[in-house]
Amino acid sequence: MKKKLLFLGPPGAGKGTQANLFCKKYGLDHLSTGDLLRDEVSSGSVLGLKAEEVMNKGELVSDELVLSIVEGRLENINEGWLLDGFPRNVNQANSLKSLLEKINQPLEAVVLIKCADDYLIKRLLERGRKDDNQQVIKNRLEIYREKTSPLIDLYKKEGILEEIEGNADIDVVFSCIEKSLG
Ligand code: B4P
Repeated sequence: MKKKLLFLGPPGAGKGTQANLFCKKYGLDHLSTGDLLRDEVSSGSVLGLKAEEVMNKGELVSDELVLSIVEGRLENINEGWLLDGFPRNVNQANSLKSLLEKINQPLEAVVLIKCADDYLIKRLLERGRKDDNQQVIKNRLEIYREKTSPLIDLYKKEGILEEIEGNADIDVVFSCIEKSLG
């Protein structure tokens, strides 16, 4: 089973849901930039307050902040890990490449969880987090298409992309991911 992983996909595709299950079952370190940013917001720090404003609009937090959070974590990571929600643009992907070269742990697979907009919108509205309302979701989807989706081709060219259909029951999606990484 591959153990240096990245989960990619539109908001609500199930990256966080599947990453949690996968890390629990296979004992991987789970690095979710969304969770780390929400922790920063809860801490009430100045950076957290800035991040909250951006997240509530559905935009991407600055690369500088995200990279400073990720860098510290990656330096202390185990041999098995899963990146969830990072990178989210080409600049972050390039920085990740350099960081992984530095620690000599190249990515083994990128799992793209695909899902149609109608399902994404329904799931996110049902979840009802602060950034899960109609206008903000629309913005998040546009930003995904513009800034994050170019990463699909990038990892396809590297020959490490696995495409999974995310519009199915959680356990069905999970076993498709397991099969693709086995
Ligand atoms: P994230 O926390 O990464 O959240 P997400 O992309 O919206 O959700 P995810 O795909 O993980 O969906 P989940 O499994 O939870 O990002 C939030 C914000 O943080 C971003 O908008 C941005 O502002 C900021 N951010 C994060 N990383 C950043 C970075 N690198 N750079 C800059 N900014 C960054 O699933 C959603 C819902 O669907 C859940 O309720 C779940 O139960 C349900 N669900 C999942 N799978 C399902 C299935 N198969 N069937 C039915 N329901 C399902």
